Amino acid sequence: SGSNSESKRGALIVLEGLDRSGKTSQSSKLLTYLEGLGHSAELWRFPDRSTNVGQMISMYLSNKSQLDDHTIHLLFSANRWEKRSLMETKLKTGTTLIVDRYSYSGVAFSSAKGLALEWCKAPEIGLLAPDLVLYLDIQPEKAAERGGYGGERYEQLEFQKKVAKCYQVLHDASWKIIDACRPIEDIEKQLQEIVLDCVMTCQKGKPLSNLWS
Ligand code: T5A
Ligand code: NA
Repeated sequence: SGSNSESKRGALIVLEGLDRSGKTSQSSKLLTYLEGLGHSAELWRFPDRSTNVGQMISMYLSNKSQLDDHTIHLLFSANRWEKRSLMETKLKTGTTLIVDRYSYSGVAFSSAKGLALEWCKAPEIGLLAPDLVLYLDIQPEKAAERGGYGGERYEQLEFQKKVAKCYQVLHDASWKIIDACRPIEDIEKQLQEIVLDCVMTCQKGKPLSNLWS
């Protein structure tokens, strides 16, 4: 059945890491790579600022609005839920999704503020589980040196140190820890190998599953 093209599904590949770890740079390189090999692939990102919920998140991140910590947490989660069914359709019809941030960002950033870990995870339960999480690992001090923080709400060294600690308790078997301090091209090559392997495994019929199990 794995050779039947109708049964081939796309892979759900997530990039995670601190602000300035290189997620957006590497996501777009991966898309170019997969498309070059003839794979159907799309680049997604969370927050998706194009929706009504995403607009509220964007206002909050740029300090144009204030929200209770629980409220903004649930909005980030809602922003993923509003894309869940489209995500499933894309994957089941053979499109691989490269996703720039996902539920791990949601939990790491909110728990870094002091919200309970289990409370943060609860609204993410039932979203699609990634086939692969590429964690771009960088020391907060090094990330802060890159191009300077742009002034969004969470772009502060002391807070990023807390986020790094919160990410550490989230990793599971789907994670690959990538040394993100190396040259862009070296990281790019390493990610290509890992991603191609994942895409092949999903094409062979690896089932989709839900967070958090
Ligand atoms: N958030 C997000 C939550 O709190 N809850 C949630 O549920 C979600 C989804 C959104 C913010 O919201 C938080 C997390 C965030 O604080 P965003 O829109 O994803 O933020 O953030 P951006 O500002 O767009 O992106 P980041 O700051 O995270 O940066 P990236 O994408 O990790 O890094 P990138 O690729 O833009 O690179 C940054 C700079 O470093 C250079 C690049 O050229 C660029 O100048 N660079 C390198 N330099 C040297 N060596 C390398 N290997 C390099 N790779 C990149
Ligand atoms: Na980014």
